[in-house]
Amino acid sequence: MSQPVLHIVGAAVGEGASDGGCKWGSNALKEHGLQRALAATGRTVTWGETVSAQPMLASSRLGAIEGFSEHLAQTVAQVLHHRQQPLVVGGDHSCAVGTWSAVAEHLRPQGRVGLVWIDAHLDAHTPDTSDTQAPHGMPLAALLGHGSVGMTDLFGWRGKLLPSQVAIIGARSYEPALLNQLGVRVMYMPEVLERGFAACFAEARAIASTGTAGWGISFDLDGLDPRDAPGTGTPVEQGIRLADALQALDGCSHDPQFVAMELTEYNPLRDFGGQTARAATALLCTVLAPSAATLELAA
Ligand SMILES: [Mn+2]
Repeated sequence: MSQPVLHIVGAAVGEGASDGGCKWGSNALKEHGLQRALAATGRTVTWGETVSAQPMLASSRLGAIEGFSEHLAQTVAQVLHHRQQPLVVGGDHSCAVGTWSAVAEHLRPQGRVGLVWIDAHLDAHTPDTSDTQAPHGMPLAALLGHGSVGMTDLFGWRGKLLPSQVAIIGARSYEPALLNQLGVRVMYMPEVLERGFAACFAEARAIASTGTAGWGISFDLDGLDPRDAPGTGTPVEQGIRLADALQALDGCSHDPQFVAMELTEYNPLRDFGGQTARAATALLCTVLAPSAATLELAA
């Protein structure tokens, strides 16, 4: 079976973060040649519209992210409607609300979407618990049904993700109690170092793909070690090494249950020399490259 067309949606949002540099991330990766690199793997790739947050049209930062989430969700829903595979390129991580709400809505007649969330942070704050009030710290809580209605209730329902079908890898911040209460599996960095990223990812993939109608990956580049990816919104020392990630993520999209991919928090303003752009491009090519079997069929 051949893979669907890969359709890239740029998420030009930095308003969700304290440092807004990620707003320029998707355009910078476009200029870096992301589409060309993905096409060179043998996938058919199109780059659609870029959805931009419009802070001037909103009365608050949260309001801007809510409006942006709605617009991004409608855009991703269209991609799925056309039976293409969405790749959302951020942008700060608040874009996850739009991306995965659309995937959840699309799969709803068949079941749930499961998610592997790779990140230095838990992104599970709500407006009630966040000191910074930065919406990019809230998307996972919103997808689990907690937070502002404009982020939780897209498409008129909440609880886009079930706690038992989400796993986080690479966390090294310990803020919110919400994920503990909900029983979400969190693999903190000490566990990743002890067991190895490959074993952790295999477990996370099983959590996201068992009993669900499909699964995907939301990859926050700050999950990587800053030695490999310095150009992120919020770098944190001692993360996942790029080589380990490349090895473990290889060929994920060959799974027919793999529905969508998201890459977030690329900050070109901190990416001197383009090291992080190269890391992001390599990661996406590794996940999304077609299988050898598909290439043979196409030949
Ligand atoms: Mn994040």
